[in-house]
Amino acid sequence: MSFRPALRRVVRQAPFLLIALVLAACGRDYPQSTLDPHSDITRMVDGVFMNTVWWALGVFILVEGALVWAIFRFRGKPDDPEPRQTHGNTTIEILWTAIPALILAMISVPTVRAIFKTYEEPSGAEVVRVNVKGHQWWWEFSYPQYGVTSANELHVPVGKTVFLEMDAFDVIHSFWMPQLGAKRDVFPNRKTTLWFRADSAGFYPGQCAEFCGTQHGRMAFHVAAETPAEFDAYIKGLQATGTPPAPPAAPDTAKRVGTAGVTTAALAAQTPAAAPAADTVAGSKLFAAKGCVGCHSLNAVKFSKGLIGPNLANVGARRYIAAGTLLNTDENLAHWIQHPWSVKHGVLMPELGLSDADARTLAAYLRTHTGK
Ligand code: HEC
Ligand SMILES: [Cu+2]
Repeated sequence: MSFRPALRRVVRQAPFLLIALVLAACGRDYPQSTLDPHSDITRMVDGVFMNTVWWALGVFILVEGALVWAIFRFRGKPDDPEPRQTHGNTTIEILWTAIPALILAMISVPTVRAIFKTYEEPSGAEVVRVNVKGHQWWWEFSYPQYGVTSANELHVPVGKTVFLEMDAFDVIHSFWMPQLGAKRDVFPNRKTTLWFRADSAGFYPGQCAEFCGTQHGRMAFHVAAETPAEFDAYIKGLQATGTPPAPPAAPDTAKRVGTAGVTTAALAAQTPAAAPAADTVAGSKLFAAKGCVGCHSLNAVKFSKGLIGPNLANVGARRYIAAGTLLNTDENLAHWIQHPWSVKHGVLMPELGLSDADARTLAAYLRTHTGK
């Protein structure tokens, strides 16, 4: 094939390629987009962005229009005489200084106002407070009002203002939820804040936006915005992980009590507690024996502040593990427990040399920890 027909073919197909490209931009599946706001704060930021876009569009049309007009209006021919020469024009110079200054004011005033608004501290009994802590390479979320903690999945009630007080455990990270909140750096030993009010339920992605080490790219999280009832149930479930399971109800002993002179208390003492399933016992033993317990807590209430790893009290119910890296399937959970470095090289969870069977037992054990 010679060059020319090939070129002609490309030129003929170009419009279709262009249309395909433009249509691809219309897809709705871009969850990390700031252009798809779902909270009051992101709508405000979106407003600032659109304000800038409209002013810029106006400038573009006027400037390019004047340019095109001038090109045609003052088009010259080779034998034209030299055009009239001018030097300076005070009116025009004042105009082209004043108009851009005015446009900049129209852009900067709303922008600065929005920036200050993101730093406000919301008040009121309705405000849900969350302490966010960035760790290499996962996120810790605790609720000081409810005394519970969790990791990598931030649950919030729709329609209520959430106030985040944030810092970092080790190095600088940046907390970014494109659809729900602005982006804010988090530092060790320094508090930064952010607030937002989700206006629609959903499961929104977020991620660390400040390079913080080799696995920075796998330091994601999700925000589950849910109804206030669902949120209450979530908190109650986490709180319940601090209470040991209730003993089984005592059988109806009324008939026997008295006739044989046996007290209710004595009978209750004889009633065997429901035996936990064998693999749960094996899982709990492994969790202690393999040292998991040194870095992870299974209790969302009495969590120790110094722990290295995420709280696992409701890990069985999380949609993702390893900070948004793996879908929380049984297979992935067992794989992570056995070979965390094959998923996130250099991760601060050690390869403990577990057998396949031990990894599966531990995964099954953790699956029962749902915080429900
Ligand atoms: C030296 C501390 C340490 C030990 C020991 C440890 N882990 Fe971890 N674990 C971590 C860290 C740190 C993370 C977070 C890794 C990341 O996502 O970057 C983690 C993450 C996890 C996660 C994912 C949690 C989530 O929601 O993302 C699970 C599950 C887990 N560990 C289970 C275990 C089990 C089971 C054991 C014992 C066999 C164990 N870990 C031993 C430190 C440890
Ligand atoms: Cu980070």
